[in-house]
Amino acid sequence: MESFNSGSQRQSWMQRLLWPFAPIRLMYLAFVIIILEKLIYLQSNIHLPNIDMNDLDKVTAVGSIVLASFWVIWLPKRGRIIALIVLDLLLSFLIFADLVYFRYFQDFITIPVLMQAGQVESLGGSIRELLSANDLWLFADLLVLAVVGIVLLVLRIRRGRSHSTLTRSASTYRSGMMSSRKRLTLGFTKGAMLFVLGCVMTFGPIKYATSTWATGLFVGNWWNMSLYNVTGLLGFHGYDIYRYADDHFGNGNQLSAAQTDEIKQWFDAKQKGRAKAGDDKLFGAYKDSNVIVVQGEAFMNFVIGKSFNGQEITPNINRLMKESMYFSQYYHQTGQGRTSDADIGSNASLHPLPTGSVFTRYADHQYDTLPNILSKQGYDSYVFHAYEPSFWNRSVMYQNMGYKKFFSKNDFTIDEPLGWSLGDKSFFRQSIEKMSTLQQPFYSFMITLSSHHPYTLPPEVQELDMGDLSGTTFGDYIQALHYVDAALGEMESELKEKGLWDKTILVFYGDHDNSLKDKAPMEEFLGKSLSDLDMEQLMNQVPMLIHLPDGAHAGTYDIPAGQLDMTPSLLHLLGVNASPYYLMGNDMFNQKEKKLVVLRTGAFSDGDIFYIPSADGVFEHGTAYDLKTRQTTDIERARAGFEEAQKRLNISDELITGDLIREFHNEQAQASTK
Ligand code: GP9
Ligand code: MN
Repeated sequence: MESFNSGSQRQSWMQRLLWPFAPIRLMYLAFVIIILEKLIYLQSNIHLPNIDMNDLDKVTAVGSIVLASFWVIWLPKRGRIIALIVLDLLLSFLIFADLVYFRYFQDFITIPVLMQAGQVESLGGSIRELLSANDLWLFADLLVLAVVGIVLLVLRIRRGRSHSTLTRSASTYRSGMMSSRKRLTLGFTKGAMLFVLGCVMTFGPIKYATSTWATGLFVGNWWNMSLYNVTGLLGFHGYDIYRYADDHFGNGNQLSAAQTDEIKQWFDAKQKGRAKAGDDKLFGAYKDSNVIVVQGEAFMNFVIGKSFNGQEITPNINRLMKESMYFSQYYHQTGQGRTSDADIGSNASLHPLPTGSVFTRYADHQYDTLPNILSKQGYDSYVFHAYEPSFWNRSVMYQNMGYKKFFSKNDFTIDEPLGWSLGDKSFFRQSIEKMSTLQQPFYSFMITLSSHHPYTLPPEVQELDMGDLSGTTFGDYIQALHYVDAALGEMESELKEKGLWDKTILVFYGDHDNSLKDKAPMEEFLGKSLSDLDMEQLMNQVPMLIHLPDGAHAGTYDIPAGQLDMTPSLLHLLGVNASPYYLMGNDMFNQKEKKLVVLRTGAFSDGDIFYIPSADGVFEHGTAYDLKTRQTTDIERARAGFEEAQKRLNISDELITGDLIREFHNEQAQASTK
C-alpha cells in the first residue's frame, strides 16, 4: 500500500512538471501572445519607410507586455483572471485607438494630444473612413471570452452551488498544504522574476539600439515614430508618460520669485520700447495685407547673388531682390529641433530649446504666435507642408499655435514626387490654388521640402553644370537650391495670376544650414579661402527677403537680425501693437531699438563684433571678432553682449518650460478685471 508521504511527494513532483501548464499560467501565456499579435497587426498597418518590426522588436514588445502585466501574479486567482481580461480590454482599446489616430495623423496618441481638446475630435466625420473591418480582430478574443463567460455562468447557475462548494473544499485542502506566508513569498518572487524578465527584454534591445544605430534617440526625440520604431508601442506610451511628467513636474522647472521678476523686468523694458502708431511711416503702412511666409528647407545665404561656372544659382531670388527688402545679416537661431525650431523662432519669437524641440516637448504650453496675434486682427491663418502631419508633432502644435487648418501631405496630390515627398513646384502651385479660395486677409505659412538632405534630385531636375563639384553632396545641394529658386519664380507668377501679388507681404527665409561643414567645397564654390569667422557666419546666415505689396523700400539692409525678429517686424508693417505680447525678438523696423542677435549656441553679434563661445561656456575662452577688420579683438568688448545673450537664452527657456506666458497673461487678465 502506498504511503501518504510518497503519494504527496509524487504529487508535488507532478505538480512541478505540470507547473507551466496550469490553466492560469496558460492563460497568462495566451494573454502575452494575443497582445503581441495585436501589436503585430498594428505594425502591419503602419506604412512608413524604415519603420518595421524585426525579431528584436518582438522581444521588446513581449518585454513591455510583461512589464504591463507582471503584477497580476500578486493577485488572488480570481483577481488574476479578471485583471488579465481587463488588461486585455484596455490594451486592445489602446492599440485600436492608436491605429485609428495613426491612419489620420501618422502619429500615436500622446499625453499632450489627450490634454489638447480638439485634436482627437478633429478626426470628426472622417472616423468612419479610418476604420477597417479587419480591426475587429483586435477584439475577437474578448468576444470569445465574453461568450465563454456567459456559457459558464449559465451552466453554473443550472448546476447550483453544490459543485462550487466541492471545488472550494478541494482547493482549500491543497492550499492548506502550504503555509500562507510561504505562498505569499513564492507569489512575490514569481512576480519579481517576471518584472526583471520584462525589464531585460524591454530595455536590453533599446539599450543596444541607442548605443549603436539610434544614438541620441531620446535626446532629440524629434519624431514619435522613430521612438516607436525602437521602443514598440507600449514602450512608447511608457516613455511618453515619463517625458511628459519630467518636462512638466520635474525639478528643473521650479522658478524662484526672483527669477520670475527678472523675466518680467526684461519684458517690461522690451515692451516699453516697442514701436507704436505714429512712430514712423512704415508702422501700419501695410495694414490688412495678406501675409505669406515661405520657410525654405536648408536654404543658406551664401548662394544669394552667386554664380558658378557662369550660371546664376538663384536667378529668381536675385530678380525679386530688386523690389524687396533683403536682410543680408540674418541668422537662423535653431538648435536640435531644426525645421521646427526655425518655425517656433519665427512664429513665436522665442529661442528654441537647448535640447529637443519645443514642438514635441511643450506643445501644450501657451505662446504668443503670429497666427494667434493676427486672429485678433481679423486674420485666418493656415500652414502648408506636404509631409506627414505628425512629423515634429506638427498636427498638435499647429492647433495650439492658432492655425485654422494644417494642409499636410494628406491634402496634396503627389503629382510631382521628389525627394521626401512632393516637389516644391507642385507644392507651391497647389498651395496657392488653395489660398486663392480663402477669405482675406489671411496669413499663410509654407514650409518647403525639396532641398532636404541628402539633396539628391533626379538628373532630369538638375539643371546646373557643377563641374568638379558634380555628384558631391555639396554639388547636389546647390542643384537643389536652384530648383527651389525656380519653384519660387513659378510661385510669383501664380500669385500674380490669382490677383494676390499686390495684396500680399511675401516673406522668404531659410530654416537652417545644410549640415555640410566641410570648408573645401564652400571655398571652391565661392572662389576664395574662408576664415573661422567667415565659416561661422556662413553656416549661420540664411536669406531673408520681404517683398511688400507695392515693391517699395527695396534694398539691402545689413542690420544684425535673426528668425526671432520676423514676427515683431511683420507686426510693425501691419500696424499691430506688439507690446502686450511676449516676443523676444527685435523689430527690424524699429530704429530706436539696439540690435543684438543671439544664436542658440550662445554666439552673438551686435553688428560691430561677433562672439563665438567656447565649448566649455567660459566667457574668456570664447573668441571675439571685430566685424570691420574681421580680426580677433579684445574679449572684454563682448562681455556685456555675452551676459545679455545668456540672459535672453535663459529667459526664453524658462518662459517655455515654465509655461510662463500663460501665467503672465492670466495675471494681466486678473489685474484688468479688478
Ligand atoms: C520635414 C521637415 C524635415 O517635415 O521638417 O526637416 P528637418 O527638420 O529634418 O530639417
Ligand atoms: Mn529643415
